[in-house]
Amino acid sequence: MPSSEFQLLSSILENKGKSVSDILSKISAFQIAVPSWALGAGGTRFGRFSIGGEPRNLEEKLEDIGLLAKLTKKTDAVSLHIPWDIPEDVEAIKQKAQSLEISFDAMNSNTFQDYGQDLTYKMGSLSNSDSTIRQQAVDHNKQVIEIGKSLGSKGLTVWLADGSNFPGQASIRKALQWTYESLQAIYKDLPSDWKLLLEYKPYEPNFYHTVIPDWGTSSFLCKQLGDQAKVLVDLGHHLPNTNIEQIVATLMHQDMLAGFHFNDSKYGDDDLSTGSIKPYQLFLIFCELIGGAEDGAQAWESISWMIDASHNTKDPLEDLIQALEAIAIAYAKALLVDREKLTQCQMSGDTVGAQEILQDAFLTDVRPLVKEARLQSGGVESPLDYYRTEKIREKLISQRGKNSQATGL
Ligand code: PSV
Ligand code: MN
Ligand code: MN
Repeated sequence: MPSSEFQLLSSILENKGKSVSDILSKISAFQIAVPSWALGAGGTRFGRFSIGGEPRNLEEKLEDIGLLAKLTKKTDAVSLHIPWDIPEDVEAIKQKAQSLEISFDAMNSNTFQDYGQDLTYKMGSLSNSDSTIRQQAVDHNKQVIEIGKSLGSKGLTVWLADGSNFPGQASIRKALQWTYESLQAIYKDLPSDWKLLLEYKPYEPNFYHTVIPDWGTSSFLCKQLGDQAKVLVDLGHHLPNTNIEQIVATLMHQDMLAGFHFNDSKYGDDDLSTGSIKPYQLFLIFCELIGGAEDGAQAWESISWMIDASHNTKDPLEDLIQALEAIAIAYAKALLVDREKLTQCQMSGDTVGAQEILQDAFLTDVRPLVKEARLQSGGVESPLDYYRTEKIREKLISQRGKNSQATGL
């Protein structure tokens, strides 16, 4: 029996001409991949405090995501990071994932750390002035594609830490050119049904210049590479007050949006829980996404949805439950926008009217819709309450130990 809150909201929305069943099926269909590195307590450069019961291997990471999937019905995929997640037995991992109804989203390469490879990435990877180091980084990405192929993934995400810390340290143009050539070599090995998702970030760990600092640089590299390369927007990878919804709209206008790394940000790449700082911005981003797809600029299905966050003080599974809920809420609110009336306001220069339409959708409490969609899909009423009353973390600690640590950032 649907809740009275849901029934009341349904009748309000139906009176406004909205199809509640259409909204529910859109919310249910929307699935967000979870990154393997978000399942342990996150590290900062000052320390890492294990939450206990963290997954000790890839199987256990999949089990955690399987649990999130079962409770929330908002995720059905994992995004792996190599070499942290190299499967020892590919068939066993595939079977495990299948039994949990989890698929493999985009694979992430790692050329921002040294982990026993021959040559150091201290001075960069795909952009390194030494061609043998560039080749090593290219080969690593090719290996990631091979692992991804064996698991059934369809994407490679490249995030580079490359750049320089001081003026004069690097040739900005040469670093860019070498990066392009390295990416070209990787792109040649990309299967025809794969996507290359190229992430940008303005600063950190390099503080003077980053080789791919913004969506413009990422997008012209992708254009040069070919149709399968598109721009990945990580919500934390912008300077303060950047208009991210405009970036999303612009990329969609060019069919250049690969997908998202959802998180939230107060200052920079804070990797805070999605929706915890700027929920209105997230709503506006979804408004652009829905608008871009409806106008035929870029197909909704061509966009990848992932979380990228990592925490020091929260139980990571509770955090992911909150993030998945916040994303669903922002999406549901954006689905309520009266797009026809909004267009009329835009055409007639009615600024006040346009704002009223957005606010009317944003200020609607859509939680009964999100809950009803989850229940209809077989999830639980309140994933967070369930997690706590069933004492899941305590159970994980008794199975995996108090000091287990997942690989991650
Ligand atoms: C580093 O900034 C980062 O947070 C990027 O956003 C990547 O997507 C992620 O790490 C995993 O490599
Ligand atoms: Mn990211
Ligand atoms: Mn980041």
